[in-house]
Parts: sequence; C-alpha cells; structure tokens
Amino acid sequence: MEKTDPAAYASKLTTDPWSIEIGGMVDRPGNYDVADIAPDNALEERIYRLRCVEAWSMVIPWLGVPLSGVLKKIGVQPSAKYVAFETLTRPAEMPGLSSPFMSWPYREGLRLDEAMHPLTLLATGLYDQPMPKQNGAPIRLVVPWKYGFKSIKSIIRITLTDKQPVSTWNVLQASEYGFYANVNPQVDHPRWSQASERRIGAGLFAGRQETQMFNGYGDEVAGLYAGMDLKTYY
Ligand SMILES: Nc1nc2c(c(=O)[nH]1)N[C@H]1C(S)=C(S)[C@@H](COP(=O)(O)O)O[C@H]1N2
Ligand SMILES: [Mo]
Repeated sequence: MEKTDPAAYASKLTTDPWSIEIGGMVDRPGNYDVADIAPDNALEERIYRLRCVEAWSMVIPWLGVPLSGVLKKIGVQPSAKYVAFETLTRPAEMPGLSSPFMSWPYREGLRLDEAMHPLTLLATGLYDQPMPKQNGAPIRLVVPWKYGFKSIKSIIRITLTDKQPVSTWNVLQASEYGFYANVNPQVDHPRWSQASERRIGAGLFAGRQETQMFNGYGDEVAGLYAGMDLKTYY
C-alpha cells in the first residue's frame, strides 16, 4: 500500500448510483436503490442534536425518511430482533481503509424497537442539500439519542437478524464504547466525563453545556429501556 493521503481519494468514492442490499429476516430481500428508499417527495426535515461520544455536539437539520417505514415495506419477519448496518469498503477508492485501524467495513447495529422508533432516520441530506460525502453520502443512519458513532454513514447493507450485531467501536474497545451507546451524562467514558459537551457553532464564548439524558429525547425514548441498568448496558 502506498502512503498517500486518504483525503486525496475522498472524491473518488462513487455514490451515484447506489443501492442498499437489504436482507436477513425479511419478506422481500433485495437491492434497493436509494432513490426508491428515500424518494425526494418523501423527505422530511428533522432538526436533531448530534452528540459525539468525544463530548462535542451540533444541531443539524437532516433530510430523510423514518427507517421504520422502509423496514415495514421490506417486511420484517417475527424472528428478527436486531438490525445490522454495514458501510462500504472499497480499497481501490479509499486506500486508507486498508490500514490496520479499519481493515473491515464500519458496522453498527440497533435493537429492532430502536430501529422502528419514529425518531430513527435514514438521511440523504442536510441543510436542505444532498448529503455531502464526508457526512455519509448518499444515505446514513441518524439516531439522535445515541452517541454519534451509532449513526453509521454511507450504508450499503442492512440485515435483519436475531443476534446482537457487531459494532465497530465496541469491537475496537468494548470497555469504552457499548452496544447501546445511549447519551448518558451519568455514565462517564473511562477517560473523560460525559456530563457536559462543547456545542459546535454555539460561539467561542458559549462555554460548555450540560449533556442531557438521552440527548434530550428522554420523553420519546426512555420507555425503550425501562427496567434496564444503563450503567451495565452503556
Ligand atoms: N461509516 C462511518 N460512519 C460513521 C463514522 C465513521 O467513521 N464511518 N463515524 C461516526 C462518528 S464517531 C460520528 S460522531 C458521526 C459523525 O457524523 P458527521 O461526520 O456527519 O459529523 O458519524 C458516525 N458514523
Ligand atoms: Mo464521534
């Protein structure tokens, strides 16, 4: 492998045409075009907070469709309990991905009820524009009550399964990045506090903001985790 700056290759990533392979425990598996999954006339704008696990946050107006609607059309079989997501690895176009840090595709997963929650979005744009490549063109997940790493970019595969899916950050460092990764100011990362965050775009003198439980979406999503110890399932 040549030591070339991966940024030089970013523009080579082809995102059009793009289809997602949807399979596993579904009634209608197949390759679905992004234009069919999220047609322009179905796009909704959703203004969400995005809280990175590394204690920065941003407010972003996404354009997208609820994941639940897509899954309903594909037909989820009763045996399915989780949804697994996978990103493209194209060594010819993104040579940096053949480095030891990421020798396999970025992967994420949700429990089925999290995937079906009305806040969970498949986004194809932001700020009223098509999704920029660095933000996950042409289609990405947005799960606003979870740390940003759950919101996997540039999805090529969605698989319905009965086993908890592999998630990239969890595999890299399970003690630091859990499968659930719900934003929680009471459960610190081993190396830093999660009680506050730096809001990007809030201005130089805005100071840090207090992080909210479930990133402020507790009224909508706390019920998904009723009875669960969120220190154990972080
Ligand atoms: N495929 C893929 N998705 C990804 C990542 C990544 O490296 N690869 N990074 C994650 C992390 S850590 C965050 S905080 C968000 C950031 O989204 P943004 O780049 O649009 O700000 O994307 C997430 N999704
Ligand atoms: Mo992140």
